[in-house]
Amino acid sequence: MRDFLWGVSTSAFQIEGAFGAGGRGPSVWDEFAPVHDNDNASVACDHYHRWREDVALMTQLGVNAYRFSIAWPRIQPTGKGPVNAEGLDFYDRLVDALVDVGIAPVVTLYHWDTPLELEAQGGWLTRDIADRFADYTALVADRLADRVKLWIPINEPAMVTLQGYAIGEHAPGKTLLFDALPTAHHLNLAHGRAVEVLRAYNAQAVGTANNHTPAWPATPNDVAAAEAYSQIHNWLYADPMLSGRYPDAVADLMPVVDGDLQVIHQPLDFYGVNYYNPTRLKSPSEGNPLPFELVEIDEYPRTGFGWPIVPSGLTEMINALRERHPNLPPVHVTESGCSFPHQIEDADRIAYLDGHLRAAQEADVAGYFVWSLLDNFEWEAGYSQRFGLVHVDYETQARTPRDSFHWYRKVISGE
Ligand code: GBH
Repeated sequence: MRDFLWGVSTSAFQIEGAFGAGGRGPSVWDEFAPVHDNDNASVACDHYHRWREDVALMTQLGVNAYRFSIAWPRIQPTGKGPVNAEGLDFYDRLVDALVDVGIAPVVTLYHWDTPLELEAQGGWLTRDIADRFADYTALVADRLADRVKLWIPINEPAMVTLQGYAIGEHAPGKTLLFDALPTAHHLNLAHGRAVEVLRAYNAQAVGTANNHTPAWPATPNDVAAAEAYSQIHNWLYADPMLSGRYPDAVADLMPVVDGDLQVIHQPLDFYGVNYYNPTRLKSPSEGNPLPFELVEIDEYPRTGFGWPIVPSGLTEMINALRERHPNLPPVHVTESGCSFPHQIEDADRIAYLDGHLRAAQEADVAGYFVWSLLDNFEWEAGYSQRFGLVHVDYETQARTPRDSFHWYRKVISGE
């Protein structure tokens, strides 16, 4: 347990704000928002200016690891070309400050904020973006590889393909349905290319952060529907990364070039699981082009977002991963958390985290990262969903630790 990573997670676009500062270029999400209630992330938690205060909060919390993401448009404002020094300096200072107080930096290189100019050229629909991503990775690794503990090239590629390109609920808002599938291959390829680059820079540990959900058939007649959903959500990324092959159902649809699967399938030092809830499926009704249909899970309590609270699903999912991929490296839960209304007294969040932390430990994980340190910009839901251990007042930017913050501090310190 001494080496267990007790962490919190955030992402650049959701907390930084300061769109124009430090030479940052625009990202796809700058364009896509406003979303819910006309919210946008141009200020968000103003972390770009308040990061020292946020590191101090983490010191108080007692975590020994902090997972954050680097904004590609701060490093390369147009997604290619030379480094924007001011952008890289920002993360360099953050990494130094974390190391100074004994918090291990865990870096995600891409958490959905594609430079707008790359998107104009086709974004993840193009193969070329994998090369661009490798160049960007080299710029960051060159400066930070000596101090970063864990590297995660891409956060939740499934959400990029599905929400971003298939159904359009996320940036870049495309509704290509099955025609979005090539983005999955390009995301996987970018992962593989980044792993190669990170190895060349002697990165300490390289892994991934994939989102996973146990797919439950609604009835024994719906097993095929659940399996189809699982192939798209769980295995489209995990299988090629961990075993060098695509799930049967999609293999023929992927634009694979000779040698790609070797690039994608490289040894990883850890495997990150982002878990929120299971999903229930049934066979599609007449006229539905998809091979499944979602069914509500209504026998469990729910979070503020309406997501069912099922801690055992986390253990179930990690066991399923190990069964399918016996070579699975040590697992970190790279995101686990819930949204609830704004209260400081958040017994519901404490219960959620307590249940999921136990479920994670039952699956013998190497680390657990709460999503999230701060209330932040929750993508298409704007500021309407609050996931923070710390409450943020968006008028004053005041940070107030919730009860769950104090609870987590005690869990970590063993008090
Ligand atoms: C993560 O995505 C992101 O990495 C992070 O940026 C984000 O803030 C965080 O989660 C919270 O959303 O319709 O009831 O079946 C999470 C991906 C996809 C998980 C949708 C829950 C639907 C729940 N999520 N999923 S339900």
